[in-house]
Amino acid sequence: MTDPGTGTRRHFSRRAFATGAAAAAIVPAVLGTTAAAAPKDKPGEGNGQGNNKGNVRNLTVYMEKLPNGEMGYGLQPGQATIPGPLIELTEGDTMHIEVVNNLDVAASLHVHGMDYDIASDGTKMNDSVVEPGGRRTYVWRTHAPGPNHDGTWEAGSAGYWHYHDHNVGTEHGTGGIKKGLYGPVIVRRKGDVLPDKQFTVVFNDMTINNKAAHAAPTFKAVRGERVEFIVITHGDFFHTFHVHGHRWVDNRTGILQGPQDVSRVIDTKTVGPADSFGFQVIAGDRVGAGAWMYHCHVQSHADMGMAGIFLVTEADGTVPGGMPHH
Ligand SMILES: [Cu+2]
Repeated sequence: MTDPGTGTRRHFSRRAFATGAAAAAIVPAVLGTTAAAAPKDKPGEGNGQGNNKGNVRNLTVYMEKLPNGEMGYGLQPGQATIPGPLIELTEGDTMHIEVVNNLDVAASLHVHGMDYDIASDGTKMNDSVVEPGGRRTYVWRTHAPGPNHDGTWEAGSAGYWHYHDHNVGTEHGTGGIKKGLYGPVIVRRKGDVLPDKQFTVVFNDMTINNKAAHAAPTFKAVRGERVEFIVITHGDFFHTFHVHGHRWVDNRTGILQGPQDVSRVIDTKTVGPADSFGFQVIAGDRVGAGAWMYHCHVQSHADMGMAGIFLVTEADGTVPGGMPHH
């Protein structure tokens, strides 16, 4: 789970590669803050193609009201956060998610990018929401890329995705999303580079992670760490994500696949409701430590407070020019 304040979710380096069984050990499906959050893996039933059978994982997620009246998903009762916990899978994995509704309204878990049966749609229309006090298991499946029977190539599930409520307020979950019922999902491909730290940025209407204007989270990293940003948009507006001093590649991972990869290098990306993307950068690479701003680059949105700081420190914790003031 990402601590919205620090983004730090682990105390060991994940600079490694996702390689099948090894990845399952290195990268828990959900990187929780407690051991109890780590789901039990068992091999087998995944629908991965070729030799990628994946793992079947079980997870329990709680939907709860926060002290300030907002709503969130959490891995333990009383632990709901906005955004909700980061859920990670590797192509071929299947995730059984039992959702416990501790809210006083019916709510659901609807996901983007996964393979799921209509019973896991998480909509009122398909009778797949969870009543107050109830629980329901949603099943997400993923697959590796491979040939279709007609000779075309089928894309794999790998990507930066997200989940959200689809029932509170309206049958589209407009009220639930507004109050914070959303979170990130990453599906890795075997061999993907893994980051040291992960930060989730959700443009939700005019907030970042539902934080009030000028109260966006500060994300901290040490120069040289491999940092992964997951960017999601919700609400009624289009935004342009920008981070100072860093750039990435506009492909699935944000990393060039090799000298032949002609993907465009960018440092802004315009996004609309329910868009999601992600990328990795080396913190401070070629630019050094510093209080690097990240913000929506729609000028009026930035001026209204859609801006935060990517704080890259030296190994000793210092920042050139001192700590930021804003
Ligand atoms: Cu904006």
